[in-house]
Amino acid sequence: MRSHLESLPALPTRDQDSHKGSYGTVLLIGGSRGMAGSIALSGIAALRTGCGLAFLACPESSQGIIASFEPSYLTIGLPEDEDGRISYEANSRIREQMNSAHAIAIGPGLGSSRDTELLLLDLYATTEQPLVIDADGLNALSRLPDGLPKPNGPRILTPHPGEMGRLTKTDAKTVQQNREEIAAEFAEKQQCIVVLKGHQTVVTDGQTVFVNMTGNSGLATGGTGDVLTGVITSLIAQGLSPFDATRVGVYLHGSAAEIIAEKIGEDGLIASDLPLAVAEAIHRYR
Ligand code: NPW
Ligand code: AMP
Ligand code: MG
Repeated sequence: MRSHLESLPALPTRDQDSHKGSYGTVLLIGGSRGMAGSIALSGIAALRTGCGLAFLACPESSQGIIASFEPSYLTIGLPEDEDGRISYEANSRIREQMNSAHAIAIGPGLGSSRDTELLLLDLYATTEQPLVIDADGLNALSRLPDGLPKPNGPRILTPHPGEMGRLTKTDAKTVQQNREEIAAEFAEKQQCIVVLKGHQTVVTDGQTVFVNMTGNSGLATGGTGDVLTGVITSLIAQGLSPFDATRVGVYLHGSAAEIIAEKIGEDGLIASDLPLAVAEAIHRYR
């Protein structure tokens, strides 16, 4: 099914008599030495999409720089390894923080190590809240020797074709030849939602397949996927079902790129332009 505007759900309403607790809390886990910007982008995007609170959990040596990107979010410094990536010791602190989160994301700039694999194995199998998995979170899942565990709650996987190739033990070229079928088969087998990114992003829960028609080549630049992670996680925290949040999140992310292109064209779009344009896309969408 092509995802046209009329087939998409309404966004949650905002009452004048509301407060930050009315719009949900996200917990975003990632960032590592050299990739602090990725989780910072997810955080700004989550707030611009309308959630009430955004907690960013990152390696403690990156906490200062991540906090300095945006004064509105809250940061949590976690134990890390010698390369500045979150270590498995962070698990108990993450679990404590999860209790107050309505939606969780892990992966942007997380980095890759045995510890990130163990962390993903554990969170994927046990977390009850909706969990969005992107970037190095997907890479960690791809390396699990026994494949993905059975999920204990909604799971939203947001691979680009390279990451989808790793998850399916093929490659990006094979994925691109049969995008809808490969995404739907994987979603059905793993009981998850798959967002196969790129031109005309595919969103599927294994039963229904949506193909998004918004966006442009301006999105082909580093960090735009990290923004999408924040958008989807924020919409889930605000109360949309994971599948609705994912469909409309992908639509709004593409619309934001179109809004920017109206003003500056596609060539010079950068990921940090997107969050404010997502807010404008939401305003137009309502
Ligand atoms: P090729 O060779 O370019 O054609 P990786 P990553 C392929 C963080 N970031 N269609 C691509 O193919 C992320 O969050 C941090 C076809 C190549 O083989 C991650 O944690 C930023 N192929 C980490 O970096 C900003 C496609 O996939 C491979 C494709 C690594 O993530 C940047 C590349 O993917 C980044 O977000 C498509 N549409 N898209 C920051 N500012 O901190 C991709 N491929 O190796 O997973 O690398 O996506 O950069
Ligand atoms: P990532 O590779 O994880 O940074 O994600 C890139 C984001 O930009 C995804 O949301 C893609 O769907 C989107 N994107 C990349 N290239 C294009 C394109 N040519 N047209 C539309 N969307 C794109
Ligand atoms: Mg990415």
